[in-house]
Amino acid sequence: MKIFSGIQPTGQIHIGNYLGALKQWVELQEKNECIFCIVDLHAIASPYDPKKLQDLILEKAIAYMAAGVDPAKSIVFVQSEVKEHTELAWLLNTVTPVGDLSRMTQYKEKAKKFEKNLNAGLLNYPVLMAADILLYKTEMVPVGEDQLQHVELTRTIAKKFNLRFGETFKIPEAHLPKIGAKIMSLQKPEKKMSKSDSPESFIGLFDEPEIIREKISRAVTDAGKSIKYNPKLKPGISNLLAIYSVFSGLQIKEVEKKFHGKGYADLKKQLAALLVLKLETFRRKRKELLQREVYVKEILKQGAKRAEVIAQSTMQDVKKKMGLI
Ligand code: AQP
Repeated sequence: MKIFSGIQPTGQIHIGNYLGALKQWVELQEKNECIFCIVDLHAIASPYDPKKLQDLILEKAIAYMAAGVDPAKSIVFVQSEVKEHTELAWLLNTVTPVGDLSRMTQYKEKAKKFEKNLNAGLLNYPVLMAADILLYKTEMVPVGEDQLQHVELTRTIAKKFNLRFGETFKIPEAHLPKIGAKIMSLQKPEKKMSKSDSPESFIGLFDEPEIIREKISRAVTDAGKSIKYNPKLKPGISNLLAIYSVFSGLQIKEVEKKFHGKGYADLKKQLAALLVLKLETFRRKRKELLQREVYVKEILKQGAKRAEVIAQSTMQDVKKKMGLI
């Protein structure tokens, strides 16, 4: 199966990004044709520092590989290095209803956040995402729950294009993990964990042990004492239980049983210990890769070349269908 997914280079990769996206990528790359992108063109739609962008991009390539993405199995590249992404995005804009774009939850949230300085890039973000996906005739998109709506819109855009210009794109499916599709903020457990929030609201994939312990000990919990999974009534504890469940491989019910009769402090202590242990390999691999900058840059260069070949072939087809050549 053909698979495409990406992460924005802004901020620090957190365990939400790992469980929603990266962990699935690592599993899927074993038996599929995978393309994993660092989507820098998406990142520039929100305020950012141009001087820091290249470092953040390299950091994300290192993060992908430290988490287990294998460049021998998957194509890894930077979005802006394959110009067909922006070219296809413009063409897809012409079949995308503005009404659909303005109804996107992420757009509505960003529109509130950047009320005084709202750029058209934030509205058109899902069209570029559709181009990223459709350019590679993708069949499956492994993402977290927050991106489900954008994949749905990609499907709509692909169908509209196929109907108007003839069968061109495969209709991709989103692929969500069973648990971990939406990890919540440690500080506001009714909100998803986000790179752009304050550092104490997320566990970075490479956070040092003492930082992990501190962030988990400060995580917001709920009224009462029982350790029960109930996201509506106990969002804080439920989030901690979900994180424990995915990193331990135990079912939520089994985790509840393990902590039956114990206090919130016990759960936090053991969760912190589990995370320190499970993230250790990632921290070590990242430190190794930080010493191999030239090698990582070469991976990205080769990745872009391979992606470009596929992208150019799709663009030829799209342009022919649209009467542009
Ligand atoms: N909290 C989450 N739980 C599970 N999956 C998540 N993802 C993001 N947050 C969670 C998934 O991670 C991938 C990368 O996302 P992105 O970089 O495109 O940006 P995002 O979805 O907007 O993620 P962030 O962390 O919240 O970034 P900012 O703060 O920069 O907007 C996607 O597959 C996403 O579903």
